[in-house]
Order: sequence, then C-alpha cells, then structure tokens
Amino acid sequence: MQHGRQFFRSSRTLLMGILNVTPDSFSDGGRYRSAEAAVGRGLEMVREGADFIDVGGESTRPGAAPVSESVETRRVLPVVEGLVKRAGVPVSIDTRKPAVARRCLEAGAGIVNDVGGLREPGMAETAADHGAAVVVMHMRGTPSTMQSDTSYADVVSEVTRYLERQAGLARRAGIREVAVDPGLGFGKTAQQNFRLLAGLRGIGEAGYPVLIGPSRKSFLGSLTSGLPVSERLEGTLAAVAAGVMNGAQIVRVHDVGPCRRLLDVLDAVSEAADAR
Ligand code: HH2
Repeated sequence: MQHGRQFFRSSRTLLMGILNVTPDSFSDGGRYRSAEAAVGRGLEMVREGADFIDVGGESTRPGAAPVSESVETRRVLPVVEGLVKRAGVPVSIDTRKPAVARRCLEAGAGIVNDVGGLREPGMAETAADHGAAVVVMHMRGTPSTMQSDTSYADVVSEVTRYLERQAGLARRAGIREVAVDPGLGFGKTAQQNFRLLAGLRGIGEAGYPVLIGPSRKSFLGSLTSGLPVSERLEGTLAAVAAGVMNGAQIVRVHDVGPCRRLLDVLDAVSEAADAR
C-alpha cells in the first residue's frame, strides 16, 4: 500500500526504467531469463538513475500475440516482489489486466502503467483500492489491431480528448495520482508520433503530468532508411529532449544512464531559466 505517497511530482524530470520480462519484446525481449537476472537489471537501472522500474510481462509491439493472465503473472510477480524488497524506488506494473495489476499491487508495486488506458472493467477500481498511481496511455484498439487504422482528423486533439476523458474516469474512481501518455508508436504513423511530441503542451493543459515512451521505437528509425533498434539511442535522446522541452515530466526508457545524463542537463537549463 502506498497511500499518501506522491509519485509523479518532482522538481526534476522523472525517469521510468523499462524492464520487460517477455520472450518477444521488440528491443529487450528474451534478455532476462530468470527473475534474478531481471531483478539484477532493475537494480542496475536504479544505480543508473531510474526513479521507477516498470515491469512488463506482455509485449505490446504492433501485432504482438496476447498472453494469458496466468502466464503474465508468472513472468512479472517474482520480479516485482524482488524489486519491492531491494530497489528502494517505486515499482510500476505495465499491464492491461486488472488481475495481474492486483497481484502486483498486493506485492507492493505502487504504480499501474496501463497501455489500455483503463478500458478494462475493474482496472480503475483495482488501482484505487490499493492506493496506486496510474499512467493512462492512448491506444486505439489493441496491439494486434492498432496499426490497421491510423487515420486521425487531428491526432493531437483526439489523443488529448481521450486522455482527459480516461484521466477523469480515474479520478472519479478514486485514483489520486494520474499521469497521461500519448502512446507514441501505438497505432500512429511516424509523422503522427512527431506531431504528438510537438503538441505535448496541449496534452498537458488539463494539469496531469505527461509521460512519454519513445524509447528505441521504429518511428525514430524511420527518418533514415530504417535504423535498427540497436542504433536508436541518439534518436531516443533527441525525442526525450524535445518531449521534455515541450512539457513532459516523466520519460520511460531502456537506456537509463545516458538518458539520466541528458535529463540532468535539461533540468539544469530549466532551473537556470526559472532563476532569472
Ligand atoms: N510503450 C511500450 C510499452 N509500455 N507504456 C507507456 N506508458 N508508454 C509507452 O510508450 C509504452 C508503454 C512498448 O515498448 P516496450 O516496452 O519497449 O516494448 P514491448 O511492448 O515490445 O515489450
């Protein structure tokens, strides 16, 4: 239980380190074959400067096959338990399933990162009952269908409206802390992802902290002839910098050390601007 705790308010930009314990995530799938190895990577990310560790047990890359509740729970629970004991930072559970979220919250996770945006019945209540903070992300449909319709009249205003509606639902369910996320790479063209990064101020206007997750995603490789995942660090850092300068307060990344060093400089510049 994390009642009373504030996760998303900080004078510095917050960094969420990604820990996928899946065989098929697009960039780190299959890397951590035991819970112990995954916990070790989580602890390493804390040393590198992560403020939260986000544990995921189901890949949400375009076209990914869904996994069952029991498989997902078996993947994430021992890792969440290990990190709650040892990490010293809040643990976030990246899931669309209320039952998986509940098991992890009972084990001491403090944040539910829901790429389904609280659409699953019972998810908002589960988070509220455990005093969890929630990240509400925008995605049309599901990971298996999301790339089939990428037509938006105005992507920024449609995503903003959706996030405000789902964040309002979260507050009415009794969730105290809500962050909103435009869902970069989730059912959007490369151009639409760049438009969202440019339009983050509008998304943050309702007052919810904004989280972005551009890390290593394919839209960053799309500007050249298609950079592979292993060559998207600079693109990730550029997207993070642009996002933070446009108002993002939380960033979700794989490459924690380089990103923390980037954020330290950005935060120092913004502090200097405030001090003038
Ligand atoms: N992106 C992914 C997963 N979870 N959560 C939030 N809030 N925002 C995101 O942009 C986001 C997310 C997809 O990336 P990754 O976890 O690296 O890959 P996979 O889904 O293949 O495991």
